[in-house]
Amino acid sequence: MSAESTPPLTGARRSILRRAFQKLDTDHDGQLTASELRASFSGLGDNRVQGGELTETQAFAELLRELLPDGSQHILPDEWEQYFASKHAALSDDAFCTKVSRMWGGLPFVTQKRVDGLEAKLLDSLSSQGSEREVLTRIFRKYDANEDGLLQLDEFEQFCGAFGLSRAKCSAEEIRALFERYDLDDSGNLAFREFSAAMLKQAAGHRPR
Ligand SMILES: [Ca+2]
Ligand SMILES: [Ca+2]
Repeated sequence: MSAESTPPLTGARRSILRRAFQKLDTDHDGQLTASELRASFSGLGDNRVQGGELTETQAFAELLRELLPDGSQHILPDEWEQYFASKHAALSDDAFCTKVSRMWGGLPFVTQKRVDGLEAKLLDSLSSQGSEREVLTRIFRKYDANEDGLLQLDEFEQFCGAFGLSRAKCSAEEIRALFERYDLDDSGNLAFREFSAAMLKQAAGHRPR
């Protein structure tokens, strides 16, 4: 698995892989050992196990050979993300998250269909303001409460609340999933270019998938 052939991870993929890693890293030393992997591994994510072609033990042994090649004792977060990114690159985000979730004993995630729905609501509500660049600039400044030129998650939540996505209508996890979709550079906050690119989707006439 060379770095060049690894496609970039979407926010949804990154998010579930990080949560899986944290869950599995039971001694919190920032790396996963074979025994930590085995403790949460389930054959539910593998069609061959479900079809009776492989036992769960065989599927785990195969995975271990790929995750810990050449006798290495542990896997680091970057290697973990790269492995799954390239191994399951062909899957849709939802299929990818379903697989990772099942493989590691069940992890909740927000489906892209749900995020699409939230995004549509947000863009509809925003369009009542006109979605020209100047309007977006004004809105961005308004919700950038700490005036660092970026929207942090809590600021983004406030913004969403004002534009159709109040906490009565959606959960914190759902808002976070939307935020992760927009945080393209994985910086943990939204720069104006990320925010405006997302909010101008509707103006450009194309709806999200
Ligand atoms: Ca800010
Ligand atoms: Ca960002």
